[in-house]
Amino acid sequence: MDKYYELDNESIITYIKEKMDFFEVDAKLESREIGDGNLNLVFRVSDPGSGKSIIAKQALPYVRASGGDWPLDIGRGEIEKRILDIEYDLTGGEVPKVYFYDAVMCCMVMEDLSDYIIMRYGLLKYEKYPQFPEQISDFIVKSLLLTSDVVMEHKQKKAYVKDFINPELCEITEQLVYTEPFNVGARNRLEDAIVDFHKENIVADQELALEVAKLKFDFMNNAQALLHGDLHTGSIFVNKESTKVIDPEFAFYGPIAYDLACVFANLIMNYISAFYSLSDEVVREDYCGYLRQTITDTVDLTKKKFYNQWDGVVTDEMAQVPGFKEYYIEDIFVNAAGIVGCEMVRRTVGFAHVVDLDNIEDDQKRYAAKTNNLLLAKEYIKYRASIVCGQDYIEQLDKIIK
Ligand code: SR1
Ligand code: MG
Repeated sequence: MDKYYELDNESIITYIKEKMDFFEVDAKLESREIGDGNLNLVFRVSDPGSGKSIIAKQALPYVRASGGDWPLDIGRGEIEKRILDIEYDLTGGEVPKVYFYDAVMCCMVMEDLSDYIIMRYGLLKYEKYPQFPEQISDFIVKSLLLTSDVVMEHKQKKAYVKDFINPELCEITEQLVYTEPFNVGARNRLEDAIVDFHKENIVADQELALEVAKLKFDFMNNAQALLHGDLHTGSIFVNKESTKVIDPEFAFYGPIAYDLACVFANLIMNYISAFYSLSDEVVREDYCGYLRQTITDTVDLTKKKFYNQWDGVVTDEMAQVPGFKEYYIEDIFVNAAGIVGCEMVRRTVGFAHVVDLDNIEDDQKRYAAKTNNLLLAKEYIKYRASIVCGQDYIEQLDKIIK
């Protein structure tokens, strides 16, 4: 078959048998479509006899979450395959191993991480992941610092910039993160109760709009490193021992701060979710305490590793001038706080929400969680120059979430 068609639970089995010899020829394969993201089909194909399984991910020519009327370039699968290979090598396997990519079917077949859980869902079950800050900071610093101009040979880096031009997916972020949530209408999705609050506190705030505009144009113009581009807790698989990053289809050369911010913001929104959802005070104290420590450690370990690894890997002569390291790294953290705020706003009023907030059952508590999430986000955006370590995030959090 040399023409693209949409796979389903039946055709994926024939497809996998044709394309790879991972399973025994007579294996009775089973498939389950497990994709819960906004864009793609994801199948888990398994052989109950041998216990072996793989994941197949097919890019759809439209945004799945839109029901089909929002067309999207299926070439993004190729970008995702390439960056997964690069990240696998740079991080020593902190992403799944890709077995093959089929450019006609835009289908990637990779290692099944069946003993892991999507972090967002693990956190919503109030699970704890003690290795996460150490491991995600490792992924962030290796995948970003090592693909930046301070380390890479500059012509090679520019070739990467060209290869990873990803205009349609970048446009989604430019619109859904940096534009629409700060305005009325477009593809925003707001529950009725917060429509006025959004208008009064977000849309009407022109100082806020100016800061978001600065961050937006930094996103579009600062080709600093090869980003994952969508590093929220739904793009991270975890268990108690290990962390694996998935889904880098939004990859492109952009500001390092963007990847950090997606991680930080989604941990913060999970904190807000736990704070308003857990009614038993002892349980709430315990779990929110764990999340506070996780947020602090993730921010601080990431910064520490940027500093610690810099001298050993930097190659550019001028990047070694005393003071440049501090200038470069501190700037990343200032911008990260601003983007944290943008991510928090867009996950509350934009097209793509997080279940962490949407699933708070009690109406009053959900309203408090969402409106306070918006107020906290504003602080992170406006006062980002002074939010540069873990404790700074927590201090802002404690002023509003109480
Ligand atoms: C139309 S895509 C909406 C969102 O889903 C992805 O996971 C990205 O976060 C994107 O912004
Ligand atoms: Mg995704």
